[in-house]
Amino acid sequence: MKRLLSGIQPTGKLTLGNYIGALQQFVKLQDELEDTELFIFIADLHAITIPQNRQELKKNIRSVAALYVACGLDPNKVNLFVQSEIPEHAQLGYVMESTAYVGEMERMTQYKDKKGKQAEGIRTSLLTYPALMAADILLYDADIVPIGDDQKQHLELTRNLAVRFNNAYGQTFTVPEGYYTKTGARIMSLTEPTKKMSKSAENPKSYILLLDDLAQVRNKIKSAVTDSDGLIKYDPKKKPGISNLLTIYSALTEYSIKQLEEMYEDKNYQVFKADLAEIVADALRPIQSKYFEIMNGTELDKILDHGAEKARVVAQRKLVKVYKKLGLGRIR
Ligand code: ATP
Ligand code: LTN
Repeated sequence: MKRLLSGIQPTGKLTLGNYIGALQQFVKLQDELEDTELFIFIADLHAITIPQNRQELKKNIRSVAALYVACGLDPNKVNLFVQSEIPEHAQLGYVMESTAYVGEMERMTQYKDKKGKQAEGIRTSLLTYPALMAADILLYDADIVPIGDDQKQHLELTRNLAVRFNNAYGQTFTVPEGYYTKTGARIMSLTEPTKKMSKSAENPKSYILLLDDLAQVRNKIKSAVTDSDGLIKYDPKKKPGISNLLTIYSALTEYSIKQLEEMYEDKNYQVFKADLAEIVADALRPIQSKYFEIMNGTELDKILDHGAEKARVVAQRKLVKVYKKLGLGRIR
């Protein structure tokens, strides 16, 4: 049986970009993949590489987990859990720090970017973050890791660390494969369509949050930036705005972009945007109602407890094996 694993940070709120680029893909995978055990976790330990407010973090952990379930992740098919509830992540993280070289960590572009944005008080864990991510993956012998391309370098490092450890101590870890969602699924900002839709952007009109009020959602779509030639054609270079809207439309329906171009050949942007506004609202409505139902119920704790139990068995067994190979403690 194969294993699929992925993590998401409980920072901020999830956008339509996160949904189309990640959550919707997970839901598809859970239904398509046969003979595969799925583990998805909320990466709360990763969140504290930068300062967090404790109340907000607590709220976000629950909220992100509830959104996952609301978006269709089936707790009977997927083990959903919170990273910090499985101490083996941090423990194997330390072993990975003792496998990786400082130079490797310093070369990570995400580290360089984030470090550049912060003037002072850069936490050590921001540098060692990829070692924890490697541990997250290797602890479960994950075969498939769905990630965005921003995480590609971290996955490559994970593969190198797995091979390095295996060569030094004998076969221990499965070397994981990345699973990259199609570049077509990269959703761009509604106000600056050459940039990706990001929840950390300053202008709230640039993104759609999964929990945005639906009237607001419709307005954001209707006021999305497009060009002035009025043609509904996919051309991300010359017409990034309308191309992005076509991508969203196609991702939320059964229509291909080509079909959409034909359907809207004689229509103007206004008509297209009005239709898309309804499609996005229709997609979000059931997610929102399920979300509030979950947040107000007791089901979520059961789901996370169950996920943690499943994860714990795998993680504990693996860590014992690793400690043994390293000669740590008194385990024989
Ligand atoms: P930020 O917006 O603050 O940069 P983020 O939304 O990229 O953060 P992550 O936790 O890095 O947050 O993303 C979670 C997942 O969602 C990743 O797999 C990422 O590739 C995907 N994702 C994020 N934004 C988009 C987007 N605009 N289009 C498609 N996928 C996205
Ligand atoms: N670094 C990832 C989140 C993440 C992850 C993982 C993804 C942490 N551990 C393990 C896949 C596998 C991010 O910031 N998107």
